[in-house]
Amino acid sequence: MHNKFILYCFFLLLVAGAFRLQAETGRELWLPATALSAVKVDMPSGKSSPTLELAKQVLIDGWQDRENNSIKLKISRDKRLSEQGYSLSPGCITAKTHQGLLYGAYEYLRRRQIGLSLELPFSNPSYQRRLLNHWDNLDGSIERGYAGRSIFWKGKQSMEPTAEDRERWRTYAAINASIGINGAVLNNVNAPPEALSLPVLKRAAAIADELRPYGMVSYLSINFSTPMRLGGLKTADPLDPEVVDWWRAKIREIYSLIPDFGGFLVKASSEGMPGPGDFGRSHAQGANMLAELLKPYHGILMWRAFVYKPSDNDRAKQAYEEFMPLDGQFCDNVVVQIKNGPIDFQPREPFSPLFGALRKTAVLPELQITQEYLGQEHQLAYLGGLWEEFLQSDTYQSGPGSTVARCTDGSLFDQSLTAIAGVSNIGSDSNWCGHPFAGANWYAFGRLAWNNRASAAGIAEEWLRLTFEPTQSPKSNSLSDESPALDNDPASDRKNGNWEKEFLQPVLSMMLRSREAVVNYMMPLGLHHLFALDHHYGPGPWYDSPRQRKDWTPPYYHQADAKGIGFDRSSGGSNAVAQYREPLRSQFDNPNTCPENLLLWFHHLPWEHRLQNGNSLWEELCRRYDAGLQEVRRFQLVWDNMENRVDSEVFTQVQAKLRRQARDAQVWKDACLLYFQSINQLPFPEDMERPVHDLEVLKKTDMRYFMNR
Ligand code: BDP
Repeated sequence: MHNKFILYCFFLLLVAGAFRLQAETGRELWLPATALSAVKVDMPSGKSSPTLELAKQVLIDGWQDRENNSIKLKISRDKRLSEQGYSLSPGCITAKTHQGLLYGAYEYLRRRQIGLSLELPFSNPSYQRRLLNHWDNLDGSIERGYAGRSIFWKGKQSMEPTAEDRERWRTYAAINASIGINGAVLNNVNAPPEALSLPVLKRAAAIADELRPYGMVSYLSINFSTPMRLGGLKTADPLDPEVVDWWRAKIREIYSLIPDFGGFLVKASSEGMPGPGDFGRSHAQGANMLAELLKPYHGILMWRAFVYKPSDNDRAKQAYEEFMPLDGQFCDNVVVQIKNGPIDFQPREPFSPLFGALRKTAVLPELQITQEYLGQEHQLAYLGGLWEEFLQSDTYQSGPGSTVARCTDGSLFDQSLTAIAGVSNIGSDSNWCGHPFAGANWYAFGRLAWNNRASAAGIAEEWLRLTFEPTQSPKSNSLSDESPALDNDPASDRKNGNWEKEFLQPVLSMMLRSREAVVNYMMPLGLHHLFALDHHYGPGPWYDSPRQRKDWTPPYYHQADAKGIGFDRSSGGSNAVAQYREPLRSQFDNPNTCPENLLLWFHHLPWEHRLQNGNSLWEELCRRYDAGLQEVRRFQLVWDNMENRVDSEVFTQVQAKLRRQARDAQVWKDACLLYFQSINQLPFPEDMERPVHDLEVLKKTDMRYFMNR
């Protein structure tokens, strides 16, 4: 008896340990909680598939409804449903395809869990292809990755997938399927020729096998000169017959290994990557050669428009100048992939003028989920608002209301191929994304890719509820039903509504303000690219060197001198405004009508310039930098109240990260304001909190190490 009791206690400890681990690591993110009751799934007639079986299993594993214990999965030919869409009603999920049923199953559970109506007529995705781009290198490192190592690649010596690899790929695929992401580019856009070597292709095929049942298609980034460097040819000229034959054979090989391979992503003639320009050919000639070869297999070719040269020409104008003349020249399975802004994923940019301007070419917005320029894994920055602002920007290209969303999803222009991509923020870290709040950005990308008119605030609230709201069951085997009530019992909290008032509202507000806080303490009023050399985390507004490309130094972007600050892109300057359609062009061109949050993007203005609130430009700049810092300090206060409302490890982690964010916001404010002050010699506003750092010390410091203290 005694022994049995000890054994029983030991067993309880084990289970409890397993649960704690699960809860703390956050590996399952927003996936449905464990079932509370059994359900009978009424399957559609016709042939089954692994995807349909998964839809069934998802419902069984996550069923929360104790009153209703059956659900029907129905296939319908209803024209209002698109290939991957679904509709819901209580007790029934309807879709055209098994993939639609899988998405519907996740949505059904999600709505049940957060208490939304189970009546949802016709939810169709805005884009056919909703992709993650992984900047994962074959050696396992990740370019601009802040959450550990690659989950796909581990170096040459480890090409054979292990059971653990496969398990992780399946969890990854399930998380993506739960938010409708249906494809992944498995390797970095800065791809070496070896990305198409046989061992890599075999591993890619193994990944594709695990992803497929979840409706995810695999793609690869390629290097344009692969025929030379891997194939031993003398040229990679896209019009050379031998080159074309080489690619034809390579593509045949790929499809023999991955029959549903999605296609290639190409970074060409950009930042040192080879491209058709090296052989005197245009982007269209390069892209079309590959696209024609992919076509028989229904593959697509994603060709990036991220191109700029070290020249006197304003970097913000170059992609437009290079791609506009090619409009109409691309094959119909080519899609031009364009970053949201004309420079490079800055905390705030106007939309790239190519959106809406390229009308005879399919275009694909590229967003960055990984926070390369927004505090990386150290800072809380919810990006839903940044993307909403971008997608809802009016291009006016087809009259008022021609939002970027409508210009890219096929609703304004006849685009038979529609897609959106997000540069992934995931890695081998136990919570996938580094910062516990960075998961919200992965979630938000998926939700906006599904519905590009969704509200960022609504998505953040959903994520908070799915991630933190006390449910009746934890995410793994439950002890909680039997365990005694805690003093601060989250479940009873929920009943009396405290959770919403005391957790949801303040934390939601913190998330929604977080991106603007970053903009303010890093680069307010349209400033951009003030980063210290290359690491893209800390400030370096002074950084310049005769050895450095000018367009890789902050002074190129801020142009600060004794008289004023800002990049003059008005008609009197580089005239980048001319790439926008009226009335935007005139609006941006005039400092009095230009949105103030983009003022120094488009204008070089005197420090005394008056803003709408009556402040001088200098005073406003000071106030914004300070406001950003003060905001982060408020976030610290908000979070300190959450100690008993979230897992203790998550609490401590976020607390520590906010502490560092406040410290680093202070460095940003001090570095920028002291540096600009050294140029303009103007006093700080009397009541502004003073910098605490010394400019000369900051200038001499390597920010990478200084901020990592
Ligand atoms: C920049 C990154 C660089 C990428 C490049 C790209 O700093 O690492 O390779 O974009 O998108 O933001 O190709």
